[in-house]
Amino acid sequence: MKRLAALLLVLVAPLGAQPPATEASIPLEVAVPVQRFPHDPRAFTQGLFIDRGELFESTGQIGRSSVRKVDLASGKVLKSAAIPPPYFGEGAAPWQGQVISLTWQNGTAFRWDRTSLKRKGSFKYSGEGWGLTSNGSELVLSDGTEQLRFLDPKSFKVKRTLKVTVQGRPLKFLNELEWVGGQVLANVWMTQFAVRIDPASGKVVGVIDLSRLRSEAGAAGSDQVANGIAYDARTGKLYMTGKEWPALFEVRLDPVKPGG
Ligand SMILES: [Ca+2]
Repeated sequence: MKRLAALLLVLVAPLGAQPPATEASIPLEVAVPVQRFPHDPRAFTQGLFIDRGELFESTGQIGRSSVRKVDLASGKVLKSAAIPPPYFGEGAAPWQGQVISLTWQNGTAFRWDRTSLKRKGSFKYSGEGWGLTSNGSELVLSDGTEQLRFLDPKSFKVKRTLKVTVQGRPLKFLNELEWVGGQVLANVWMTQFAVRIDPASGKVVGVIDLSRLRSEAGAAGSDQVANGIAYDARTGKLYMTGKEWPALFEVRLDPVKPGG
């Protein structure tokens, strides 16, 4: 239990918040590598997903931003579309034969054809864009705050917003997202943790320790944080990577017993 309290403290520490209550009932899991794949160490990963068995990634940094289709086994970039300056690429998600990608502070999202990666259009939105995922009928967007926006994929209009909390405290810096089995998994920026979010209540219902992945990837730089979660609903396999990591992992999530 001490360990979980410490982890939650790390999660909320960037907020300057008080330590959370120690009576934590939030289950903790650790992400364990099952298989290691090569990953482009120049990819500043902002979005990761699998659509119809194909791996897609979006990357950030001005002048290095892209949307790409990647061969999982070799890490080879099969097709890539540049997101040109001044745009800073952020998260991406599939939507009906398209890829929709965000930009950080440019207030612009792009639509791409999933096969050709040709740009098909754009949307405007307010605030920042960080992570994006799809639940089949809506897009879910994170923007660096504790808020998630549920969007109409056709119009990009906000249908509802959700405040994410850990034991009643807002959890900011929600980054890359993935819809997995009725929950939203989210990397938490500048931490070695991801969280499971109940999309109805906004409550964090699980914490996932990613530190072993980062250390096995050999990612040591302060910006080289875990970011990138992809779930293949057809195989039930979960994949994770990070910014400029030379590795992408298929992972298993092992429960950590309280006090363990
Ligand atoms: Ca994702």
